[in-house]
Amino acid sequence: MSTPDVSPQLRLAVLTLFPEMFSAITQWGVTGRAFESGLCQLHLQDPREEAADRHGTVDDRPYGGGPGMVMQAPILAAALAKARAVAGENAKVVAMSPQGTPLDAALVRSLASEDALVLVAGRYEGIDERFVTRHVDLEVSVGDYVVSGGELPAMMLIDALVRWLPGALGHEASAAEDSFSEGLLDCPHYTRPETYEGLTVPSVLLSGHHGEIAGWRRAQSLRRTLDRRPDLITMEGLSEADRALLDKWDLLQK
Ligand code: 9D3
Repeated sequence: MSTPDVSPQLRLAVLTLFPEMFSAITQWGVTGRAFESGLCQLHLQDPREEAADRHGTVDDRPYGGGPGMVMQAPILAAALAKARAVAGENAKVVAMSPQGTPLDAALVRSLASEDALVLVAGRYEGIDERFVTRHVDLEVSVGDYVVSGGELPAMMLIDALVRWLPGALGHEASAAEDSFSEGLLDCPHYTRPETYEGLTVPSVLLSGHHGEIAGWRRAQSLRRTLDRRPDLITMEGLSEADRALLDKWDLLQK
C-alpha cells in the first residue's frame, strides 16, 4: 500500500522453500501493519534459486541411509549469502529446529533487541549439520511436538518479535504488560451481556473501583498460574502482598 516512513528497527530474512506462506504474517493484523509501515523489514530467500540443476534440487539422500531427504549445505550457504546482503552482513542466524532451545519470552526479548536476523526454515528430515556448524548461531524450537517444517515456527517467532518493536502495538497496549512478560497467566475477561447462560460478571468488575479491580485481576492471574502452570510460580515464591491479595479474594486455599 504505502512506502516505509521510518528506517526499520529490525531487518529479518527467512530462508524458505515456501515464501508464499509468509503472507500469513505480512498481510494481516499487528504484524501486517509493522511490515507495511516499515517498522520491520522482511526478505524472503528461496534456496531453490541456488539449485544447480534444472529440476531445482536442494536436497539429497542422507549419508548412512534412513528415511527422508536432507537439505544440502552449499545450497543453504548460497541462499544465506544473498539473505545477508539484504538483512545485513552481521545478522544473527537462527535455525528453526525441533532440536533447538525452546522459545520463551526471555529469548523473544533478547532476539527482538538485534538489528538483523536471518531465520532458516527447514523442510524434509532436516538440514546438513555442517551448515549448522559453520553458519548457524542459535537453534530454536517452538515446543516438544512435530510440525511439518520450519515455516510456521519461524512465523510464530517473527510475530512474537514484532510485538516488542516500539510502535508495533499502538499506544493502547505494550508488550511488557502482556501475559508471560510478567511471568503470569492472564486474568479472565468479560464483556456484554451481563448475564450469559445464567453466568454473571464478577461484581467487582461492575463496581468502578479501579484499585479493587486491579487487585482482583492480579489475584485471578496468580490463582490461575498456581493451578495451571506450577512450573512458573509457587506459593512459597510469592510476596506477602500477593498472598494477601489471594486471601482477600478468597483464593488462598484451593
Ligand atoms: C524423525 C525425527 N524428526 C525430528 C523430531 C524429524 C523431523 C520432524 C519435523 C524433522 C523436521 C521436522 C520439521 N520441524 C521443524 O522444522 C521445526 C519444529 C518442530 O517440528 N517442532 C517444534 N519446533 C520446530 S522449529 C522447526
